[in-house]
Amino acid sequence: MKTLLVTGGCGFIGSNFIRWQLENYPDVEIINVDVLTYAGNLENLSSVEDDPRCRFEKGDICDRAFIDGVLSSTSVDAIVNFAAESHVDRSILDSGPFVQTNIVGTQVLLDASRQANVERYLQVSTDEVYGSLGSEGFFTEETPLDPSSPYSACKTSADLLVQAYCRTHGFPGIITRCSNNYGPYQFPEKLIPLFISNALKDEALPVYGTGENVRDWIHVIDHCRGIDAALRDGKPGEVYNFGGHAELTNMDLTLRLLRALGKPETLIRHVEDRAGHDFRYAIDTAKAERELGWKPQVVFNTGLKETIDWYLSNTTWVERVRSGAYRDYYETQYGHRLA
Ligand code: NAD
Ligand code: TDX
Repeated sequence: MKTLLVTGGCGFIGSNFIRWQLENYPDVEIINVDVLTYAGNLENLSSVEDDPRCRFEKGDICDRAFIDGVLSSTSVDAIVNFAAESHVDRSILDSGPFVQTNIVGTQVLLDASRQANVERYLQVSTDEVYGSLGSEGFFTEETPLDPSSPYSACKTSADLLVQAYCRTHGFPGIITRCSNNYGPYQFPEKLIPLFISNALKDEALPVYGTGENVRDWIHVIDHCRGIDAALRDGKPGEVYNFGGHAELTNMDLTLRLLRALGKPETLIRHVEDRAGHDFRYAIDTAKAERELGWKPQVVFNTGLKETIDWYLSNTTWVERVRSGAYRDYYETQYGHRLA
């Protein structure tokens, strides 16, 4: 598994994955394909920009001629597809780009991979395809697919395409489904970096509804390790779930963030709930532990502290990302402009 085509490598998880690969595999070669949407940022890879093992190709995964061109220029051992529209709230405002990138883009990659005889294809998916849990139980790989948001419906559709290609064409596809990631370089539309960056500016923290919704938080590097394990040791046609065993209500998490930053609870604003808001996600990771020898290693309190420290030390990155079109999105989503 020497040459990897990574899509969406300028986003949050993709950039962490590329750095981790370069740190852990001296012989790896990576082609990073990214169209640089609002969420894609070359700065996320500035620490490895001079590394000759990694090459960037700007382009769209929906563009078959472009993907064919990349695959014919280099012999690729595996494709890891991170590229996606990834934010639930944006999918509620406009599902068009989600259908395009998350579904059509996946179909293009599958067809191009078949034509180029790529030996492994890994689809980076999400626990949101399983819908919502009540206060008990866990998602396993056998849990029926039951997506709630346009984002998760599109991710589910992509998973079903991968599954269909495996069954119909004997395609060497593997699907991984992970819970909520946190860590450095996450775009500040997602809960943790949004609340850290708002709190640092004494801006309100908009908690949807009561804040009793539960998420299972996993450090992005644990997710990257899981993807790597599935890529190397997973079985084609199989699904592997990853989670962090760190379930928290949104209110609990918000209070921890405020305490860690030394900011007052008066910054919390309960705002209108997200439409179709899944109540709880929690993952049974037994299959990945048993078959891949993987388990999450980062202790949540340690990972959260390191993440907060990263945002405190990278205020220029945050400021740049929170400028321009981000401010328009913020106003549409939250009903007021950032100060
Ligand atoms: P992100 O939004 O930070 O990054 C997405 C990247 O994909 C960006 O660099 C963007 O420019 C690129 N991209 C978007 N459309 C593209 C296109 N048409 N062609 C080429 N590149 C395109 O997302 P993320 O949080 O890093 O998530 C990465 C993947 O992991 C997604 O598939 C997401 O569904 C999945 N996932 C995310 C989480 C999470 O907690 N963030 C959890 C489970 C699974
Ligand atoms: O302003 C907010 N207020 C709030 O209360 C935002 C942005 C979120 N929330 C809540 C909604 C969720 O219950 O916080 C929780 C986490 O929200 P997000 O960070 O938007 O993540 P989520 O919707 O759970 O989805 C994430 O995990 C699964 C990623 O964005 C997906 O890409 C991934 O598939």
